[in-house]
Amino acid sequence: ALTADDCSCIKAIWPSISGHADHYGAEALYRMFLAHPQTKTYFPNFDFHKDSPQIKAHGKKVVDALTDASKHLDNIEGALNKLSDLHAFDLRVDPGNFSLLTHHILVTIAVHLPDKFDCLTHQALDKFLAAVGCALTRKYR
Ligand code: ZNH
Repeated sequence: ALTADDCSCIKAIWPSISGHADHYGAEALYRMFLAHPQTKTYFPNFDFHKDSPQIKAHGKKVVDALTDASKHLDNIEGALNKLSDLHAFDLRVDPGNFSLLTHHILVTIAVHLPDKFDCLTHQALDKFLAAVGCALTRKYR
């Protein structure tokens, strides 16, 4: 579970991330598509070039959802409840893909905000993103 220290680290860095939602979100998706091309199959109509309009728009949606979750650190599952239904029942994204995307989100943050990405913030973000992944995959059966 997230400790009080984790929560303050996340709250401290998140405004620097949410202000670049489309840019960071698009980069994280682009890194995932490059490193794990099989994830492209979920997006049949996407243009996969860097910063394509679809990648930017989708990247922003993903980061905005994380921003929302960052405001409900005591109830991440509740904050992501509808998205959890969407991924499990509608989109049927293989649960293994969530840790792939969250890894690339973490790398993107580290690359862009090196001064803010100290060890404790790294640990807190890692736990936060894992909790998001858990929340989004808990409806699978
Ligand atoms: Zn997802 C969608 C988030 C992961 C796939 N997503 C989505 C959305 C959001 C999200 C917000 C939108 C919704 C609406 O519109 O309503 N995701 C998210 C997050 C995460 C995710 C936060 C983590 C972190 N996803 C994911 C993965 C995958 C996916 C991993 C695969 C690979 N999604 C998806 C799809 C979709 C989505 C396919 C749909 C898109 C369209 O249609 O456009």
